Amino acid sequence: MTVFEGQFSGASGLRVAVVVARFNDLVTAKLLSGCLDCLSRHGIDTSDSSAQLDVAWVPGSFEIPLVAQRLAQSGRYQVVITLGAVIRGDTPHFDVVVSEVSKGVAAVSRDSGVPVIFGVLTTDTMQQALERAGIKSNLGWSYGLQAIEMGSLMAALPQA
Ligand code: INI
Repeated sequence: MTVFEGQFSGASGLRVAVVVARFNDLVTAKLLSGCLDCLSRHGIDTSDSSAQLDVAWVPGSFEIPLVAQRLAQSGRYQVVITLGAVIRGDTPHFDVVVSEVSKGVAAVSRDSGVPVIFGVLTTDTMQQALERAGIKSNLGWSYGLQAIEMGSLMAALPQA
């Protein structure tokens, strides 16, 4: 029996792309900062001149799947991280955006074979979003960790 597990050490060679939404950037910029802190502390070069990390900004979470797809299909990255914040308003727009981004990210991951981390917060209020983006904890850090785990796990699994 083989047990496959992702490791958190040895991430220094991982090539990572992050897609981050500008909408609610009070929240998403904090998610990005937490995410990059995690990647950096696991040996990934997050400097401006890094050859192993790229960041793509999109207008809103709705646009995340298209850009994640292009990056995943490029063959350049072992893992793609998506970051967004969809906050419920008084209109059904929330449900449309959440539905499209969640289904879209899952489809990109399955279709490309590249793990795409779903780091899109879906909350009722800005307060709830901020609590998850650094006021209490920073889920961006967790998304970074999950990316490292999935990059390592996919490399350990048999080829298709
Ligand atoms: N985009 C978000 O990332 N979060 C939101 O809360 C949000 N709301 O509520 O409208 C949102 N809308 C913009 C959307 O993602 C697209 O950018 C826009 O519709 C253009 O396609």
